[in-house]
Amino acid sequence: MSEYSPLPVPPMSIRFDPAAGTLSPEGPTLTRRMSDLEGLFRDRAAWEQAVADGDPVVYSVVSSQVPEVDRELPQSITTIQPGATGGELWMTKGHQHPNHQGEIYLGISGRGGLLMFDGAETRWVEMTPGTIGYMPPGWAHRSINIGSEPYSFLAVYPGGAGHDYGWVLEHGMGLRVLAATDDNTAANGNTGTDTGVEFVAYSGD
Ligand code: S6P
Ligand code: ZN
Repeated sequence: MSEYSPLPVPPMSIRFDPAAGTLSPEGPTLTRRMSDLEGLFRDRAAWEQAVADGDPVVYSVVSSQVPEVDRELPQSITTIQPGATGGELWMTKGHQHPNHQGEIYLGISGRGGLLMFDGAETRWVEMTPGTIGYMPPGWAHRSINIGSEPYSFLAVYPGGAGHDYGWVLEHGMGLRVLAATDDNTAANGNTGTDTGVEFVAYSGD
């Protein structure tokens, strides 16, 4: 577009390797350890214990070199390790885009879930390799690893959308995602492949 000049980055080719979960050339990488997730798990004592027990890496985010600048279209690959703390499956912090704009995720490997919350309603999209999860403008989003292997997905989002993490701390995500216990699995009548999770309301925390 002629009105958009000069371009912050030139037209480029970005190599996406789904097996390795990499983007090349690579931009910044963000690593989130358990200690970075304060205030997010329902069971604070279990969170503190996990921090004390080695403060494991919960997820990492590898970005391309396209910057988070208005009208650009950055991409990143998030990989969430498998695990649960206080029964709550490992997850991203979750955020709202303050400048409401849509976003897509493409499942690459492992099994995950995309939890969306608009402040009133919650939606859940199960993510497997090849699934595109669409987040409309105004829906906060969090990703959860619901499998036993690392869960990776590609995100493509508007560079000017911004990231508001305080929104999730204030409003929650509507639901929490726990590893299903045998009892709960039986009670829910779940016997298939999507039986690994149990949802509980944020209210009552
Ligand atoms: C960015 C996009 C993802 C997340 C990433 C980590 O808009 O939604 O790249 O940033 O999955 O999640 P979070 O909630 O820690 O930013
Ligand atoms: Zn986002």
